[in-house]
Amino acid sequence: SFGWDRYHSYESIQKFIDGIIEDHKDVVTPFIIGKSYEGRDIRGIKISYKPGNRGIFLESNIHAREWITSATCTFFINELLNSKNPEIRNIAENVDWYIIPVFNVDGFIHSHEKDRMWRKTRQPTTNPKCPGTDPNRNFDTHWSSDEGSSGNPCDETFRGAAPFSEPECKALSDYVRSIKDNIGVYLAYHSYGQYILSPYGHSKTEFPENYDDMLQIAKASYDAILDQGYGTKYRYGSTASVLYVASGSSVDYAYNELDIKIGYTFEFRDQGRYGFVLPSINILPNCQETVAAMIALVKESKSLG
Ligand code: 0X9
Ligand code: ZN
Repeated sequence: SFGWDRYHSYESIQKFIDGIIEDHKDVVTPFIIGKSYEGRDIRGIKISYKPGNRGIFLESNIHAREWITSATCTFFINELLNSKNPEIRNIAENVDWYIIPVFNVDGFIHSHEKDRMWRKTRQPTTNPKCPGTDPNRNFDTHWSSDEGSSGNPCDETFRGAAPFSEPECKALSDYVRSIKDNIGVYLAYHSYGQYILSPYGHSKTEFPENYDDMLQIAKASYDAILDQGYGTKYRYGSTASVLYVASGSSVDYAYNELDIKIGYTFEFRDQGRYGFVLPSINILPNCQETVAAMIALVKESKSLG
C-alpha cells in the first residue's frame, strides 16, 4: 500500500491520486492541464471545502530527480483531506488548493527507469546527444537573460529553443492563467538545499515591491520548520540573492506575468550530503516540516491581507 516510508513509482502515485479522488468526491475535483511531450496527462487536483476561498497553487517535481517533492506533496494532500489536527483542518477548509504532485511526468519516469539524476524534460533538442530542457528556465519571463539560464542543450539549465518550447510549461502557464484571479500564492516544491526562495530569480540587485511581506511570510515558515525539533535550518530570501541567478522560472512567471504577488520555491532537505538521492528515512520528517511551513505560510499571508 501507499506510504511515506519509501519513494514511489509514477504509477503508484497515480493510483494514490485516483484513490484520493474516489474517497473525497465531495471536495476533490481532478483536472488535467495538458499533455507532456511523450503524451502523458499532466494531472492535478483541486481541494475545495467551500465556495469563495482564496486559492493557493502548488506544483511539485518540475525537476525529475527531486523525488522528495512528490513524496511530500502526496503527504500534504493526504493531511489536507484526512487529518483531524485543527490547524491542518483550518488550512484545508479555508483555502482552495490547486495541486500538481508530479509536473514533469516524462522526466520523473526517466529518472526512475533510466537515469536517477535526470532533471529536465524529455523533448529532443537540436543536439541529438542532449535531449531535454530545464522546465524551470522555459517560462516566458526574462527568458533570454544569459546568466540565469543556458543556451546549450547539453547543460542542466538549458532554457529551450524558445519560451514555452516545452508543452508542459505552456500547459501550466495556460492553466494557471485561467484561474489566476482565484490564486493569491504560487508555490513550487524543489530539492535540495533547505531554502525558501521568493522572486526575483533574474536579478541580484532588483527586488519585488512587496519583498518585505514575502520575507515576513518566509520567516514564519522558517520558524515553523525549526520548531519541529529536527534541527533543520532553512535560509530564506530572494532566489538570486540567497541562491543564484535563475531566469524563466515558474514562480517568477506567476509573479511577473500573472500578477500572483506571493510566490516561493521551497528547496527541501538536505544540504548536500545526499542531495537529490535523499534517503527515505527523511521523507516523514520532511513532510512534517513542510506541513508546519504550510500552516505558518497561510496564517502569515492572511494576516497581511
Ligand atoms: O535552479 C532551480 O530551478 C531551482 N533550484 S534546483 O536545485 N531545485 O534546480 C531554484 C529555482 C529558483 N526559483 C526562482 N527563480 N524563482
Ligand atoms: Zn528543482
